[in-house]
Amino acid sequence: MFEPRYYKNFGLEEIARKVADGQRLTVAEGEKLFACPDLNAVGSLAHQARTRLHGNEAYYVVNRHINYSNICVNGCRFCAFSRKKGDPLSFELSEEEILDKIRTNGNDLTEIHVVGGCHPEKPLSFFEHLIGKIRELKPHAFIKAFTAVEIAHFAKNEGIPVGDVLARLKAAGVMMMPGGGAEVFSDRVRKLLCPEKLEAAGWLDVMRQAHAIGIRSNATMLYGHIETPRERVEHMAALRELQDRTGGFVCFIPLTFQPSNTPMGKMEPTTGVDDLKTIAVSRLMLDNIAHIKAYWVMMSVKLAQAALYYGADDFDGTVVEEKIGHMAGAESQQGMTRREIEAIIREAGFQPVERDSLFRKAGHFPSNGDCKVD
Ligand code: V47
Ligand code: SF4
Repeated sequence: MFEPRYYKNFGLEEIARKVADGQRLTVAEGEKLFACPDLNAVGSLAHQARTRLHGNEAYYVVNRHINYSNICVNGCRFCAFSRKKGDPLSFELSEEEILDKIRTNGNDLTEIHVVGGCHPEKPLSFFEHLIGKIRELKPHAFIKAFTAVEIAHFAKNEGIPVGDVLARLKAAGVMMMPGGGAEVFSDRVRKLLCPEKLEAAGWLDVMRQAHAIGIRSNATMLYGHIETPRERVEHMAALRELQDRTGGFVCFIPLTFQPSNTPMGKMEPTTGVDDLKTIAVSRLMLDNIAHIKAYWVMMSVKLAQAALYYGADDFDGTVVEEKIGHMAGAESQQGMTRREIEAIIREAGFQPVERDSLFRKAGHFPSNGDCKVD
């Protein structure tokens, strides 16, 4: 936090006052923060909000990602991961292959993150069985599986309501949902980049229904392509509004767009300043979402470390194997060890705290937690 007159230089004095008083920022104020030329003016405000919530703790999780298949009926223009069925680069893992990946990962895994493309044929029963088997194999791990886009796709394929899909997957062992597939809620952007995908209102409605039956979730925003700063802030405001109603979002994850090997491959990647400012504005706008993740896979380990001073309090986790960002040119390593993550957090001046998917600290990992019902 700088002297009040410092913020006045950028017309941020009212925002600085609101942040100090813990008051909610408007969409126009969020835009003003993006427009501020001084990264540290914005970052210092976000750090103030982050420190009030989390002191000098920075979280991480011992997790593993599993992509069961990259076959997808959609053709999002920002995606380098998906393939059509029959493409030589398509893959789909059998249940046994997925379980083998989990078996080879040691005993201390506390989160298993399972997602894939919208597969044209795989029945819901395949996923119910798979989740049941994962649960048998790792009864103490959190199973965080299927984006809102996959859930809506299962419902369409099976001809049943979204609520039934969620209830069946919850019964099978899904404890939480990842935040992927949100992209940017702007209809303008979605028409241009992912017209076949579940629309913004649909994504929010799947999450509303999930939260209502006690499946908590994360939320993401894919930024750094054709969206405007206002569209980013409106995306955050839509999440904030739903969070006021359900309380079900655990963590927000700004996903840095990786352009390589996508139809948008000629686009320049985001700058470090934009990445840090996006983390900072997220922290400031999302006053009702407790955690902001610096996802090292997409934003690089070095920048994720710095992001802990710009509003982020979570470093994600060990990950082990990652395809979605790496197929699109992410240059980060595949996975990190617990020791590496702790060293990076400590070196930044923070206290590393191992957490589970709901951000309970090691030694206090619970099972599923219910959230407010709409
Ligand atoms: O759903 C697709 C996005 C998501 C690209 O909830 C891209 O804990 C960048 O959602 N460049 C998958 N992003 C990643 C994701 C995630 C990751 C870590 C933790 C959690 C969580 C969620 O990545 C996709 C899509 O929105 N994506 N293509 C790309 N070229
Ligand atoms: Fe399919 Fe997801 Fe890639 Fe879109 S981002 S093409 S829905 S895998």
